[in-house]
Amino acid sequence: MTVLRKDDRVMAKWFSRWRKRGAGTDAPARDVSAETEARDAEEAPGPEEGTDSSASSDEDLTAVEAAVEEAGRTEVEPADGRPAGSGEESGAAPADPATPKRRGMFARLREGLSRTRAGMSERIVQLVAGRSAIGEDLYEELEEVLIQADVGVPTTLRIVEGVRSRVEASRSKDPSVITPFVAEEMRDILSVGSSSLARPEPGAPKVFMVVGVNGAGKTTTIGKLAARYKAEGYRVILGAGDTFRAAAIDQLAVWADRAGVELIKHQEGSDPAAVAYDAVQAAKARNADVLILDTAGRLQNKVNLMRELSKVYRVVEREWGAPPDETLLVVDANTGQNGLSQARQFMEATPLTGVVLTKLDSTSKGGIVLAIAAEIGLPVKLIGVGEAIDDLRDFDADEFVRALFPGLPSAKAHSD
Ligand SMILES: Nc1nc2c(ncn2[C@@H]2O[C@H](COP(=O)(O)OP(=O)(O)OP(=O)(O)O)[C@@H](O)[C@H]2O)c(=O)[nH]1
Ligand SMILES: [Mg+2]
Repeated sequence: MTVLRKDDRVMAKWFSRWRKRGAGTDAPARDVSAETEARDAEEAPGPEEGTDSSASSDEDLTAVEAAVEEAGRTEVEPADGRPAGSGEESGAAPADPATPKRRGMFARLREGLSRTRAGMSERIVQLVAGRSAIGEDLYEELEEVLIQADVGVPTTLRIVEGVRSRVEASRSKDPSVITPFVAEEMRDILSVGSSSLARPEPGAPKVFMVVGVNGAGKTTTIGKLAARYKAEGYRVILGAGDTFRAAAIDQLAVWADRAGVELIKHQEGSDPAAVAYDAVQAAKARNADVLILDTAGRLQNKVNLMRELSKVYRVVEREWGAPPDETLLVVDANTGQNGLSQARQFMEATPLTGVVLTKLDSTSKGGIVLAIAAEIGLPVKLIGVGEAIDDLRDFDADEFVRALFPGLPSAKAHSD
């Protein structure tokens, strides 16, 4: 209760500051999801097609098997085949991966985080730079920078209180201690929970299910992951579980083709749980090392989407004999604090094992990564820092904080 009251006070304080300054670039993040929902409502087609949303769970599963009986609907893309319908005409085609030069991995991360560095960490360094003492105003300005970077009120308070305690414990009067203390607080928050992705191993194949709102970057992330595993010598199968739009199937086909991996797909409008069923059977029959299932980010409404995801999850669990090894929620970092409510909603539909935070390269509000770790308690496992095939990185808390504060020492030894 105390925390909530303090949250409210802090929010009221910042809103009044923002109002005084006028709505400019300092305004809080816009609610992209609300816009998306409004757009969804406008664009929503009529009655449902292809989604058996009214059936009970057992009926769902039987219906899946019935759908799978229609073997003619299943198409398998061989690794080297040119997928039907894929091509330049697809508006959702992935970025050309040939453009980026090979650069140091850490340099790539640092470059990808340049906007967040400018919007958050460099501002912290600057606010400390011009001071000779640590006063209340310094803590208040630190709060302001963090809130504007979408760290969120509870996590901002946690960081600022943590810094205050560290300053008191160190008995330091020198403001230069603030930046390293902020970095340490951030590292502590981001280190919570396991952040490593389940690894395919000989005799222990893995199944990943990828969920998230439309446009978050699910299909792109799957394409990048497929390329990574393929390069590591694994046999990869992708399942085109977003049957809501033909373009979604085509988009995944382009990625599968580019990565040189197999794709299981049905027609547009077919039951995604049937795709999941077929994909699992194919993965078992062909001894795949990794199966990655794409899912829809948008259906006629949110209830249908969540019901569909639960059904796909149950089919995988039943056919694979275990839950998916990873159920990854993909969140667009630009959606800011709204990413938290997305996480809460998806968690109600399917158990989640981690978050993929995409488009960190195109936002100054990468502070959302801290809010997700601190408030949702889900590990951030992967981050997207660009559209190219190798712009997906395993998340490493220490490396991330070093990329935000390049001048500070590492908490552990690294080879860049
Ligand atoms: N800059 C940048 N763009 C990205 C990143 N990840 C994805 N994108 C872009 O985001 C857009 C949407 O990505 P998709 O992979 O189609 O998103 P989705 O979640 O599959 O969307 P739906 O299929 O509509 O549910 C595409 O233009 C991607 O190229 C990233 O890390 N950085
Ligand atoms: Mg997609």
